[in-house]
Amino acid sequence: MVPIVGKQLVILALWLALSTIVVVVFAWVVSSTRRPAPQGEVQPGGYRLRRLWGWFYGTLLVAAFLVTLWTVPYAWAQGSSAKPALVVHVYAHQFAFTMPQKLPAQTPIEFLVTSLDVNHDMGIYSPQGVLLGQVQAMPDYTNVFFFTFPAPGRYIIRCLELCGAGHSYMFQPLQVYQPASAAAPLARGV
Ligand SMILES: [Cu+2]
Repeated sequence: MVPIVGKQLVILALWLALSTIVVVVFAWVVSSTRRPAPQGEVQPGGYRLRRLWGWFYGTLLVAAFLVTLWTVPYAWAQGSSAKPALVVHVYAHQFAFTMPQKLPAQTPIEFLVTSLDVNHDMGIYSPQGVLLGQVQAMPDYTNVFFFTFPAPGRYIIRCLELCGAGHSYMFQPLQVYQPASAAAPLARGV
């Protein structure tokens, strides 16, 4: 697996390449407007190009739909249909999360997420720093969020919605442990 830093460099390189292309195209469009062409000459070509473009994207869209249809719902999201083994209440507030600090791995968990003050967002980050899932934490409303921690480790819960001056400090480590038995995760006294 490519390390996160490597992935970020690849994304940065792609972004720079695409940005360069966009800048070059804009520069070309700007320079081409200095040589105006009669509408009657360019219109048929423009319409032809537009039709081709429409067919190209239409075909791409249908193909992408057909190819990806078979993978929905994604395997990692199918926990939502599994009966949760554990219900966990999460209360977000400025600037912390009130919730258990230890949870079992490989156990379908139903998170009931709300906020005690303003809007927050609960983001679950893996020990490698990858965002695995997120859900809004809203005042006077409880969002239901199904999640299964794939493996033990030190996860981090971060707020992903700007909620005030202390927002960037709003995170909490979460120890995810291997349950003694996958069939009886509650035996560890969670
Ligand atoms: Cu926040």
